[in-house]
Amino acid sequence: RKPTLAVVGATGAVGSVMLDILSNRPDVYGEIRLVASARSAGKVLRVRGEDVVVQALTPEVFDGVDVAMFDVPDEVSAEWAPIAAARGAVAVDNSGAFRMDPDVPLVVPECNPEQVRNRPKGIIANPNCTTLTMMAAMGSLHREYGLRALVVASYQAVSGAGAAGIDRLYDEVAAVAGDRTIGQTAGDVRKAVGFDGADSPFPAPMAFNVVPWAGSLKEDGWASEELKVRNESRKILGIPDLKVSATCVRVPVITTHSLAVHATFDRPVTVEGARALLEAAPTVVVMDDPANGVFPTPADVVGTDPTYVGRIRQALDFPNTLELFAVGDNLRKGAALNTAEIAELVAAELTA
Ligand code: 11C
Repeated sequence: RKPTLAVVGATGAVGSVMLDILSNRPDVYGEIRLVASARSAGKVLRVRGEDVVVQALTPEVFDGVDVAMFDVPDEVSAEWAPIAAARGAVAVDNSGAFRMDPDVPLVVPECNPEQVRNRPKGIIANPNCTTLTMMAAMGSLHREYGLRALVVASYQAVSGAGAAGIDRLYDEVAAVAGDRTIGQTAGDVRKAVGFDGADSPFPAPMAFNVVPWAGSLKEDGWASEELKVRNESRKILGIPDLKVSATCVRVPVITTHSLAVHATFDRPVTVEGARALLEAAPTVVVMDDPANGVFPTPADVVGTDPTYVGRIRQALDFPNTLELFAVGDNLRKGAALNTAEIAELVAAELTA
C-alpha cells in the first residue's frame, strides 16, 4: 500500500508551493488529504491534476494518515503535530516549534538524512528557510574541510512572512511606482506607502528599502531569525560548537533568499577545491563567472529547486576562509521542497 499523506496548511504560501511540488515529483503517495483551518475547509485545490476538497483540522483527519506535513504557524504545529503523531502519522513539521527539541531530528537530506529514523516523538523538523539557503553547500564543504565558523548576512525575500508579506510588497511598490521623486527625501517612502506600523508584517517600508530585521526580538538585541541560523546550523551539521554570527536583513524581493557567507574551516581551503566540490554536489549549482556577469540573483533563479553559489573567493585577511554568495528559493528548498524530501525518505522507509 502506498502511504497516505496529509498536507496541513495547504492553503498558505508554502502550502501552495507544496501542492505544485507534490504534483511534479515522483508520485509515492496513495491518498493525499489537504487540511487547513476551519475557515478554509471546503475550498477545492488541485494536486496531481485532481481536485481535492480541503478538510478542517481535527484529530480525526489524521486517522489512517502515514505522513503529515505541517506548513502552519509555530503554535498550530506545537498543538497539532503531537496529535497527528499520537494517531500514528509521522509528522514532518516546517515550523520552529520543535527544531531544537533534542528528541526531534532537524533534517536536510544533503547533510543528515540518516537522522529521519531517529524520531522518538514521531516528529521530524524542517529547518528555517534562511538556514536552508546555505546548508547543502556548507554540508559539502564541511565534509571536506571541517567547518569552524560562519559569519552570515542574509538578504531575505518578503514571502518569508507568508502571503501577507507578498501582498504588502506588491501594494507598496504599486504606491510608489511611476513617481520619480520618491526615495530621495527622508521619510518620503514611508509617507507614500502609508506606513503606520499596524498593517504590515514588516517594521519599516519594504519598497525602495532594506530592513535589518527578521523575526521577533530576543535577548541582547538579537532577532529570532539570527539565532535560528546559529542553532539550526549547529544541529544540522552536527557541530555543537560551530561559531556562528548572523545579521538578517529583509529586501524588496518577492521570493528567494540570499546569504553572504564568510566561512572558516579547520583545514586549508582553495577556491578551486571548493568549486569542484560544489559542482559535484547534486543539488548545488555553481554560477560564478563575474567577468561575464555570472552570479546567482533571486530574480534569475526563483521558482527552481537548487542552491546556487557564486562569488567564491579566498578571504584576503582570514586564513582557511572563503567568501561566497548562496541563493535559494525560500518557499521551495527553503520550505516545501525540503519538507517533501524528508517526507519521501519516510515514505520509502514505510513501504520498504
Ligand atoms: C522569514 N525565515 O524569511 C523566515 C520565515 O522559522 O520557519 C520562516 C520562519 C521559520 O521570514
